[in-house]
Order: sequence, then C-alpha cells, then structure tokens
Amino acid sequence: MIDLRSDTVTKPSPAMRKAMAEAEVGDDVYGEDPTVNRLQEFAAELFEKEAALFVPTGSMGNQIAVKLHTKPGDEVIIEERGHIFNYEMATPSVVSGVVIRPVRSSDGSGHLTWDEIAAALHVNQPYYACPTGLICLENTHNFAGGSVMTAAHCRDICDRAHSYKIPVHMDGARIFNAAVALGDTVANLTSECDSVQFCLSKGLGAPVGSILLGTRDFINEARIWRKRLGGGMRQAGILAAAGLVALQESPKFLAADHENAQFLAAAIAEMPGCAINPANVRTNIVIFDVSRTRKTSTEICNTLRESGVLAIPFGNSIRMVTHRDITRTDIETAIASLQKAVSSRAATN
Ligand code: TLP
Repeated sequence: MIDLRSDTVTKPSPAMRKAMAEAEVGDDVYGEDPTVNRLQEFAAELFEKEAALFVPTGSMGNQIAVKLHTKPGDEVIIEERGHIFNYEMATPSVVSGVVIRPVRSSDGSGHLTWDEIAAALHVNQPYYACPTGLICLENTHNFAGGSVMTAAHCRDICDRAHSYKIPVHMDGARIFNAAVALGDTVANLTSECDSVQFCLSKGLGAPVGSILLGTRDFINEARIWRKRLGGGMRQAGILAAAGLVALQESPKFLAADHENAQFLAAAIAEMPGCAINPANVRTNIVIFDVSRTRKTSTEICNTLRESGVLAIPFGNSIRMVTHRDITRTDIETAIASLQKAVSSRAATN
C-alpha cells in the first residue's frame, strides 16, 4: 500500500529501532528515565525554552497547554479549521471547561491576522462575555493544506496578545516542516509563544510521542496534568530514544517530502475536475477539491484503495500527505491511480 493518509503512518527507521533496543531506561514518573530526560533537555535547547515534557500524543500536549493557560468559563480563540478545535474530541470543554471561539481566516491561509483575532477578543467585558483566556496558533496549519506562518507574523500576534495579558499556545505538530519551508529555525518561529507542542510522530518519523515546551514552572505543572490524564509512562526511554533520533536526523529529510508534495500537487492541478493551487503547497500536505469530478471524495478514495493507494476524504476534498516512507516512485504510482480514479465522468468545463 502507498499510504498517503497521514505522516503519522511512518514506521521507525533502522536507526530508531537500534536506539530503542539499546535505550537506557528508568521510571519516568519519578523523572528517572535518562533517555527521556535527554530528549527533553535536547528539545528545550533546540527551541530555546526553559523546559520540555515528553507526552504520549500531540493532543495531550495541546490539551495540557489549554488547561494550564485557562480557567473554566474562558474563551479560546483559534482558526476555525484548527486541530485543537476540530479533532481533539471536545477536550477543551470536557477537561478545561472553556469555550472555543473559532475564527475564519479571510485569506484562507489558516493563519489569522491580528485584526481578525482582535475582532473576536473579549477583554474587559466582565459580566456578559466569556473572557479570552488563550489564543491557539497552528504551524503548519494541517487542514489549510500545510500552510506556513512566518516568525514575524507569529511574533506580531504574540506581542499584541501579551499586551492584553493573553497567552499564546503554538500547536506546532509540524513546526519542523514550517522551519524547512521557510528556511528558519523552530526557535525563531516560536520565540514569543508561551507554550509549544510539537510531534515526533509525524514528519519526523518517530513511532510515538510529542513534546510540550514552556517555562520551568509551566512544565512542572504540565507534568502533574500529564499524570492526571493518564500519560505518566514508566520506562518511556524506549520511545524517547526513537524521538531523539527523529529530532537529530529527520529534519534534513523533510525537504524531499515537500518536493514530493509539490510534484503531486502540480499533477493533480492538471486532472479533470480536481482543484488545487500548487503554489499554496509549501510543505507535505496536499488537499484538493474534487467536486467537479462528479464523484464523491469517498468514492474516489475507495477506488484509490483498490489500486493500493490510501488517502483521506473529507467533505468535497481529499488529503494526501507525503512522508519519509514515500518515494518519488510511489508518488508517480499514486498520480497514475488518481488520474484513473477521477477521469471517468469528470466535468469537462
Ligand atoms: N493530526 C492527525 C489527525 O488527527 C487529523 C493527522 O493525520 O494529521 N495538531 C495537529 C496540527 C495535528 O495534525 C495532529 C494530528 C495533532 C495535533 C494531534 O496529534 P496526535 O495524533 O499525536 O494526538
């Protein structure tokens, strides 16, 4: 199978498996796993933050951040297609008792401008509006097609949010993809964010795990919430070892994923009934509209599956994600399969 459903599907590389087999371990609930500690220290250094915490999933990292930055009854501003709002099982309301205020990004990029955020802010309206407790950003923005947010844009939002004493959390599940696409560092892209979550288990290719970053006090509190939510793992160094390899070795492979995504997008743009602007594909996510193929996205994905290609339908669109286990030849095969799947009965104009 050529699995383009997500970059979460990568299998650990031989170097990761070796590191896992040889990992020095201890009980991480006591803070005694040397490999987890090394991973956390390395991540904190890389992002120039005070401290880091290894968590089982990106969702847990994000939700601990939401919990710690807010109090029940607050509002959280997020772009309307954001992962924290749409794909994390309503955890902000269940665990943190907050309301999400989804805001549309008018240019479609998924990255809100300060003016768009400002129009949704609730400050100094004590008895008839929930106060804005947090702003969440996402870089790259998954369901806006892996779009990137520049360091200047992020800094601008953080500075203005901080002038209202509102913290900013970055869902940086794919921040390394953004860094590669922009030729910037992850530290600079998140420099003013109060907390950052990034995933080891997506483009970086580790089997499991994410990192939450922030001040030392924030991470001390996060450790308590990780335990409370059932994320206190024991000899987690087995997993952290793969995470360390991912962090040290994988960023250099991401440019090839981006080139594959570009190649795929350019081919899709030529297919009857498919709509995508390849210029908007900056990283490893390719989302295209299939409304004019006269087939549903589910029908197309079912046909693709029969030919050995996996993709995800949602609404009138299909998402394909390139990653470490996908070669250029796989992309060529996927293009040929997609061509066949969409060509019959396609709209001609
Ligand atoms: N994204 C998954 C699905 O949940 C949609 C995917 O296949 O892309 N933030 C962002 C931006 C994400 O894309 C994801 C996962 C997460 C957070 C959550 O990470 P996990 O799956 O580790 O909880």
